[in-house]
Amino acid sequence: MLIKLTRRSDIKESHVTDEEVYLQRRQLLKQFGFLGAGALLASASNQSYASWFSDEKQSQFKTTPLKYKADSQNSSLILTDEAKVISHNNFYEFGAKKEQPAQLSQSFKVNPWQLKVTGECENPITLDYDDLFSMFAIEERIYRLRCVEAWSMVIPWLGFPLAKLIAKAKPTSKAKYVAFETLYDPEQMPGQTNRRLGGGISYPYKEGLRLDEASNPLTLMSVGLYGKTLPPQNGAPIRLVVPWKYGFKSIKSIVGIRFVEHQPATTWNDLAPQEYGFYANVNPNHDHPRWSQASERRITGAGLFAAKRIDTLPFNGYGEQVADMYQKMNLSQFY
Ligand SMILES: Nc1nc2c(c(=O)[nH]1)N[C@H]1C(S)=C(S)[C@@H](COP(=O)(O)O)O[C@H]1N2
Ligand SMILES: [Mo]
Repeated sequence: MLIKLTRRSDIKESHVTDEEVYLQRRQLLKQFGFLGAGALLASASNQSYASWFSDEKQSQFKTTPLKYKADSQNSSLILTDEAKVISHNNFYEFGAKKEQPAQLSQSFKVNPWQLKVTGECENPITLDYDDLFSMFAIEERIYRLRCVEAWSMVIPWLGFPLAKLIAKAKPTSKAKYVAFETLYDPEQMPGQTNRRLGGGISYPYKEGLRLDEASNPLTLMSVGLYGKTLPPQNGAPIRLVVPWKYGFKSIKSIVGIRFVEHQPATTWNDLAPQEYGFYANVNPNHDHPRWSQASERRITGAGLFAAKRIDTLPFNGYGEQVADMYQKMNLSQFY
């Protein structure tokens, strides 16, 4: 239902503002309350997200620390507070409001898990839960995540390049695209059958990349953030991260990766092709039909100013690494 979409996005953008106001209020309370300056600084990053929930009956999902090689190249980027990264989410399977995924996903079962790599390849692979963390070396990648709704975060992901999994699967010459699919399990993911909760989109959530995009060194299969395994609201146990594309391409809780000959159907593009392209490369010169993409609200979550407006960069600032892949395309295909 396209009519729902208009409201959906309007609500989302205003919701970001609401949360900022909320966060600033909290910080003010602390500052004028009983906490010293040191405690104020510490509170922003060390606070458990359990305290963000209104429903205390929710059992909290357990994350575990991971061993990884640190990202030394991007260590100077100012990170978004962990508390913000795990409480302000888009994961419509658990609700279309920003705070719902964290609230409604805490009993999500991630182990056992199976990720099947199939289709046009010589070497189909099934990864079980433990394989997700042991098949390849885990690296930290500090990336900017730019949502199509014009907000962004800086997140220290952990994971491995999708290129390594592709090399292992050995795609045939017929493979031109890679199709991804999220788990379909309405008993655990209430938004998949409750249309009001799930934003009226059809599930399972699907995404896709061209094979060269999927093989780009920046394209990450993420199994963690901030030094630990992913919480459910961020796509546990494994999700995609494609930093030069709008956030909706970075599909969560993946159970299927398939090599295919033709461009696969993808969730948001199916729903509203004039608003959400298949390529969806971040592009400040191509506005969304209902809002500008020239700038973005960078959410840091720290201090009195929880966010600031900054210019949006072509390819989200990753042009040097990715622009070559699009030389032959015209501008209209960039959205
Ligand atoms: N399965 C699934 N994957 C998804 C989404 C979703 O609703 N369902 N939302 C996308 C959108 S719009 C964004 S911006 C990112 C948000 O990732 P984060 O919550 O970890 O920041 O996840 C993407 N992956
Ligand atoms: Mo998004």
